[in-house]
Amino acid sequence: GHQSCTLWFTGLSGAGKSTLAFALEQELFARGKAVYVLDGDNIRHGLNRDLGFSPEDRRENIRRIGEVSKLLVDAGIIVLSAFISPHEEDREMVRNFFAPEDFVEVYVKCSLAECERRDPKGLYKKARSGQIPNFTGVSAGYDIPRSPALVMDTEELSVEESVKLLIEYLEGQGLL
Ligand code: GGZ
Repeated sequence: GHQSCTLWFTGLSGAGKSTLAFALEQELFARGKAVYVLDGDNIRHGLNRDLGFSPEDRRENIRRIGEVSKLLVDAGIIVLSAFISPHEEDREMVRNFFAPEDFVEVYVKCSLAECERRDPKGLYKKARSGQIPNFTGVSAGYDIPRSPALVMDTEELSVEESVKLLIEYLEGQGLL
C-alpha cells in the first residue's frame, strides 16, 4: 500500500472537523505515524492571513492548503486538513492535485441547528446579528459533499467512535 495521504475534513463551523482531526492525530502518533493537522488556526493566521471569506478568497485558501497538503504527502506525512471548504468545485480542484488513492474526502456531518447550539466561539450569534458577513450556513452556502469517502455524523457518534471508524478505514486502505 501507499505511505501517506490527505484526509480532507469538510463541514460547517462547529461540526467538529478540528476536534476529529486532532483526536485522530493523537491515535496516529501513538502508532508511530508521521501525521500533521492543518486547520484554520495554523493556516489562516499565517500562510493565508491575506485571505478573507469571499468565494474567491475561500477558493484561494483551499487551493494553497491543497498544495501544502500535497507537499506534506510527498514528504511521507499523513495530512489531516480541516477546513469548511464549502464549495464542491473547490474540493474537486484539490482532489485533482492528488492521485486518487491519496485524497480522502471526509464529510463531518452536523446539522446547522446543532452547530448553532454548540456555537463554541459565539460566531453564529455574531453572524445572526449581522456582525460577520458571508458566514457559512447563515449568509453563505455550503455544498453537501456528493460522494465523500466517509461521512462522520458528529450528532450520532462520539469522538472516540469516529476515530475508530477513521482508523478502520485507513487500515482497510493499507495505510496502517
Ligand atoms: C465561516 C468563518 C467566517 C465566515 C470567520 N464563514 O469555527 P471556526 O471559526 O474556528 O472555523 C471557521 C473558520 C473557517 O475558516 P476556513 O478556512 O475553514 O473556511 S473556508 O474553508 O471556507 O475557506 C470560523 C471562522 O473561520 N470564520 N469568518 N464568514 N467561518
